[in-house]
Amino acid sequence: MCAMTKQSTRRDILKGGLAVAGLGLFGIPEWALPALAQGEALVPFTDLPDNINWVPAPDRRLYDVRTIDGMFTPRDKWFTTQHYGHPDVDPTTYRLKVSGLVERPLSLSLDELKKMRATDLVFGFECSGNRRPIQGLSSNGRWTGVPLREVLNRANVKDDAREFVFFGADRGPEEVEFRGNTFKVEQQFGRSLPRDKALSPQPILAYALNGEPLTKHQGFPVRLLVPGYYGVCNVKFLAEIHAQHDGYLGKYQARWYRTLRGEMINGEMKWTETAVTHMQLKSWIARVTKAANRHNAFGIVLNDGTPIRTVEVSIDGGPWQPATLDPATMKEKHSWKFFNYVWTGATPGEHTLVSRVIDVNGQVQPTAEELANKKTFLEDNSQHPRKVMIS
Ligand SMILES: Nc1nc2c(c(=O)[nH]1)N[C@H]1C(S)=C(S)[C@@H](COP(=O)(O)O)O[C@H]1N2
Ligand SMILES: [Mo]
Repeated sequence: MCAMTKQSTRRDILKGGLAVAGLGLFGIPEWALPALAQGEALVPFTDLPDNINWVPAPDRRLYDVRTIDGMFTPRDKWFTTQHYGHPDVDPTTYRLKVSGLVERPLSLSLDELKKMRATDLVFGFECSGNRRPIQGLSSNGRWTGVPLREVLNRANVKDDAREFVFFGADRGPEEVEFRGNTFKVEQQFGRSLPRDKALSPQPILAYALNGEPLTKHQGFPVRLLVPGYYGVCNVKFLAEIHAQHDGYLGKYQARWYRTLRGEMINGEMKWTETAVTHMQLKSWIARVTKAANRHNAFGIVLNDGTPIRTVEVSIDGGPWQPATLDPATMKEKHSWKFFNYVWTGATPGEHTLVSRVIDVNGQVQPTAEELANKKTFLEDNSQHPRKVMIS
């Protein structure tokens, strides 16, 4: 009874379009929201637009990270996006094909896949386009599936197979440019992995999220997951794996998802273009709350799985202060990690809070200024200063 009262107090506080279903006393990490039971209020970000459309299209959904109430994102809240909408896949006739440079081409039904050795993977990722001010294109889940290499070993890949292309069942019209000519063609969504990565123990072919079958949003019936990699690498509605000798040059591999960066080397600017693959070291403050006379800044860390040394928070340009990392999320290499910073003595008025993460190799999350020579908006892992109004 008492818990119910507190829960509705919270519900009243977290109004204004926030989805609060599921918020309660249970499942909320103690360390993150220590004063929840005493009535905790969300402190509004003044840098966040108040007219955000969280579901901008039937097949697109942003995750309001201010509402996080546990380590795993419920599957009906998982962020989602893709390029060609949702293909219709009939699970009874579904086949995953393995073709190309293999001794034994395969055509596996969903049942056959599920009969293979299953493995669990805790993996959170963001879309490489996730960025300020919303940061709504990331989520975290417990996935179940088959190790990719066990499927590839069944097909017995040939020695000259150097590249593995993962095709979704989705397709759409694309313009392919060549020396001033533009050709309109229909293309299938595809991403590739080099041989070493495809045959490594990490990638899985997942058919369940948080213990339930994938929804069409997350790639029903089967998707590739490459732990530590950006969203685009995790091919949904997986239809075919094609082993080949040549590099794959499809649009979403070789052209659209790439980053152009300038770097000064010996006083000379060197420009490099790289494909979007492993996640860059990143943190951001997801919400600020007030409980009694102190404030809490709660946030998220994502990277490629390199262990994290520390997360620090700076207020109004002051010294970096260590935040606390949530042990449950720290235990899982490819989970997103939670941090919390207790801010005492906040004065009325507007304040700027920013976090930065440092990994065990001493790599520090860059500032926006340090990324000034990154010319595409993808892979924006810059520190995100957030403004709050304290009343
Ligand atoms: N088949 C297919 N898989 C795809 C895409 C796509 O367009 N088609 N989009 C990718 C991109 S850009 C992202 S960010 C993730 C999003 O995964 P989610 O919807 O499960 O969050 O799916 C990836 N996998
Ligand atoms: Mo993406």
